[in-house]
Amino acid sequence: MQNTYLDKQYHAFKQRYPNETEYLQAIHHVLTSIDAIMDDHPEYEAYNIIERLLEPERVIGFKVTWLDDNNQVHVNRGYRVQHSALIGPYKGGLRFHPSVTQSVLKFLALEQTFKNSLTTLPMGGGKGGSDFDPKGKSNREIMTFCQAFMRELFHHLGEDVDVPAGDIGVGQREVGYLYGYYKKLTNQVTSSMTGKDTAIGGSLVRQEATGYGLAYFVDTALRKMKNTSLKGKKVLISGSGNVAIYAAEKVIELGGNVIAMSDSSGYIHCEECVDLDAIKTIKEEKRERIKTYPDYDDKGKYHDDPAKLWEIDADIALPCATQNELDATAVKHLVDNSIMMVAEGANMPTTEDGIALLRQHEILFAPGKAANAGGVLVSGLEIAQQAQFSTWSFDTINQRLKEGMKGIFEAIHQTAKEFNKADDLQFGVNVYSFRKLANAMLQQGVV
Ligand code: NDP
Ligand code: 2IT
Repeated sequence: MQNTYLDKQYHAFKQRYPNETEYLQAIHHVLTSIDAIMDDHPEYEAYNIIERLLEPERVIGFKVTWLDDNNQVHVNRGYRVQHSALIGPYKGGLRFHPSVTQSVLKFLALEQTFKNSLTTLPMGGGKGGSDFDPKGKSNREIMTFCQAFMRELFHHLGEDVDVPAGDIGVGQREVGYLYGYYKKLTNQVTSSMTGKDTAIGGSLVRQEATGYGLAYFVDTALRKMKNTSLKGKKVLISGSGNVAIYAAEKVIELGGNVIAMSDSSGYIHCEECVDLDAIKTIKEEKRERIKTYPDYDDKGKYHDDPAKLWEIDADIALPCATQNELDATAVKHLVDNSIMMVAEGANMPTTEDGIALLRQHEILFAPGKAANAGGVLVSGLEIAQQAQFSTWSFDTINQRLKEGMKGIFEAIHQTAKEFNKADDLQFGVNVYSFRKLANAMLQQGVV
């Protein structure tokens, strides 16, 4: 970083949180991009915008005690990071995964704040979750845990305060249990959670929204920047959860061929295109491992080691599993296979040296903050419908999602162009969001 104020701030964050590597990584992304605009904005330093914007407003931590089916007592850690309410109530998902730490949630909450500012909807940013491992738990244990988690979290939620949704390990089933218990505790029916099934006040298209939005973003970027489209492209998708499945569905609808998908144990490779109905049956209905795929489609081959998915020759790579899954070694394989584009369905799935390598080889890179914003965008529409006491049609919402993703692409591409960095969407997204949030902060005084 050239700017001394930024440099000083980065080192102060590093000293304050030496072990929070994911959080520091997310901070570093922002600071390296906005370095280019600091000299034109002395007010950012004068009002100490960096420290105020990157530090979360509130970090809530609590103990979650619950009983398993054998009456064994377990304790997990629960958190909610309320990063910023500058432009609306805190908004962002809940993650249940053993790898959850305060650092992971602080990075996710920071990125959520930047992402939400792109949607044009009045939403701040937050993220929460627990180091609870849902794998191998019975339905009843999942419900028991969700209720124990909400028993603490409900104090901090509300449609005008903080509105969680799903993320890794938290899908419609978990949102249902969390929301049901929230209502029981508060005796209020409000849009205090999104990602609900339509049967209990959720929105059509929310389940599909992140994946569909990612495919819309990719198709738009290919058209505007590469004079091509998803049609006929070979696509690699990591993960086989909510984001991955609906990204695959829309990629296929738009004429692409999804040739590989994975979970944390391994991946499947199909020469032509995966059978998405089989993936849905395995993952959504049966909650099984992707290893069982060949039982449904003998054209698909299963291999251990999910990281090897990136060695397959393809045109487009969509990391849709988790943070830092796409490292420099994986990117090297993509580069060797002349990949055309990498777009992040997951949050921060590409490591910093992975991104550097992509840039070095001039490969189009779409950062998650923009490319996966479709989920939270439709969460915003879920809040709007519930507040309006009405429901909108699938087509209406899908159209708004499509237009929203195009709008996000235009906004960040335009910002990148403004600085003669037209091909750098990472720069575009960070500068666009930062300017919007800094402006919101300046207007609201020192609070
Ligand atoms: P799911 O829980 O539905 O699916 C997660 C998928 O990623 C599974 O296939 C899982 O495999 C794999 N995975 C998770 N953790 C790891 C890991 N440590 N190593 C390897 N594979 C892993 O989550 P989502 O699809 O909702 O979320 C995926 C990503 O997208 C996350 O980064 C999330 O933050 C991001 N995202 C989600 C949004 C949403 O609306 N849900 C919106 C925007 C971004 P396994 O089953 O073996 O664990
Ligand atoms: O990372 C994300 O954007 C999400 N997990 C969805 C957040 C939301 O509030 O819908």
